[in-house]
Amino acid sequence: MSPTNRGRFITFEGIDGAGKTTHIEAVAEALRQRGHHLLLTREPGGTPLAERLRELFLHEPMDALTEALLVFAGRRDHLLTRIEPALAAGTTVLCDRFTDATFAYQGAGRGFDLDVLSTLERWVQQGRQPDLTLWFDLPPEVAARRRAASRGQADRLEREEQAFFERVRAGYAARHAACAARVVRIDADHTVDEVAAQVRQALTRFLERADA
Ligand code: Z5A
Repeated sequence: MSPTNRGRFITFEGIDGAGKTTHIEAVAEALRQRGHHLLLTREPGGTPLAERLRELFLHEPMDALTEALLVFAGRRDHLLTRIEPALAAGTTVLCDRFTDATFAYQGAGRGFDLDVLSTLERWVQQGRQPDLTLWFDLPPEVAARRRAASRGQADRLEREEQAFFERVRAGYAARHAACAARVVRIDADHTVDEVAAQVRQALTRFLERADA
């Protein structure tokens, strides 16, 4: 396959501890080998302003609307100052979480109004959507065991009970069902190598279509 100069927008999603961060660097290396210039970034965060909002978001008590407004405020800054300029310059953007997380965590997890989230999504993103989303799907009890083995101090969301993460997982499943062409499910309940093989396959299929 020939290298491409056209920037793609690829996002990584899943409940906490599902393994997305583990696989981002391998995706980045595969894309570099195909000639892509890359921006690796994350949400909440990705700009100085959005990183400050992230700290508030992760550590201050707040209701679901405030959570949604903070993540979309950070997303607006992130899109305007980093993601859109990068894509316009032909850079491929790899983003650890994006708006699917808002629908899963604030929408399904907190039970917040999905219509309001859709309105915010339209206002903030002006039609911009990822070209590909890799959704690392993992039962919450397995994710909790992985987190327990690897973590120090848990943040505000990581301290939620398992039922919350079940709802978040269902929220991701709903996004997958609604946007099947964009959101690819990765069965993350396997070894790192087995998950990596699924990721490679999904990426190859995407690039074959995108570069055709
Ligand atoms: N949030 C939100 O509510 N609304 C929004 O709109 C957005 C976000 C954008 C911060 O996210 C929080 O923000 C997040 C959702 C909320 N909160 N929660 N809960 P974050 O992305 O910064 O943080 P994170 O979700 O906690 O990501 P993470 O810690 O990087 O987890 P991960 O990327 O999914 O997992 P990992 O770090 O790659 O793997 C976890 C551990 O498992 C690690 O030790 C690995 O070595 C291990 N691992 C990975 N794969 C395997 C396999 N296959 N087998 C065994 N062990 C494995």
